[in-house]
Amino acid sequence: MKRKVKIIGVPMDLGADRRGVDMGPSVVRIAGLNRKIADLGYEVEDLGNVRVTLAETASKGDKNAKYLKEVAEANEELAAVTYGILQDGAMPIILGGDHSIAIGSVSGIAKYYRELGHRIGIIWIDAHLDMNTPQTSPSGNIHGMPLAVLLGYGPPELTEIGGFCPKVYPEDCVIIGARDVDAGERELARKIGVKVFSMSDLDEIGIARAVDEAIRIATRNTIGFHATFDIDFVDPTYAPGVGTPVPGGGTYRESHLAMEKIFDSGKALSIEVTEINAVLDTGNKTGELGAELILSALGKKIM
Ligand SMILES: [Mn+2]
Repeated sequence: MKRKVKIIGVPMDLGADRRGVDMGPSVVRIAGLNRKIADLGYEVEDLGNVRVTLAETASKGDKNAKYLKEVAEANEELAAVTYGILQDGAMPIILGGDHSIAIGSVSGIAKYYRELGHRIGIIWIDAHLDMNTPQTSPSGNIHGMPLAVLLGYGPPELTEIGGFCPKVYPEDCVIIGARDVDAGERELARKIGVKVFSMSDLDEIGIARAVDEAIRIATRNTIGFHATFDIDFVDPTYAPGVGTPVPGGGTYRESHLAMEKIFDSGKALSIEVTEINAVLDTGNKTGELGAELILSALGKKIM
């Protein structure tokens, strides 16, 4: 029987408070994602996009958690979609959108496995920790908060999506690639014990060992893990289309090797790529990279 994947796009930019990442799902599709996944031997269904309020028609609300209402609404809907995809026996592929969408993706996935008596882990590949709360965030942008929310820290409108909290436990979550960290989120990560492989760690031990260790941590108590890839992990040289570029990131091959190892683990429950900014991109270089990274996570090999 063919393995099934279902794609859901989330044209969200409210969590970043900057236009451009709302076009992320389109540019990854334009890069030929659906056809290329089918070429790997999967049955592919594209469910289209979750409805997201346009920035121009929304009000920012609380400056410490901008567009909270709209971000919560879209993530409620996304949670129902990822839950439904798993019920249909398919693997969810989620196309961002800013990284606040991980709140909805993971809420639905964690709910599905929780009802079967399982925990899930997360491998969070990112230049940032995304572990701020409205109290610690320098910007008030929710895309800097999703991992904290999933761990149970943040506004109840977000932490309670799906009707339970937390979605994941710190000992099952690993961040890879951090290099731009705010004081408050550093403190939270240390306090609750989320494992972080910073870029310095990657320089020391290499991406291969870091990803192997991340997979071990994210699977030791769980049925498997959600892999979420913020394109800002990649050095801006290879991924210019990113809202928050930070120098000193992963190379093109390091990024692919991470995704190849995630596939080889056989433990990825779902794959997500976020924060591709079409407005800032050069051609569709970053959109194509996003599509290619998903293919590596689904088993595309050089040989
Ligand atoms: Mn992120």
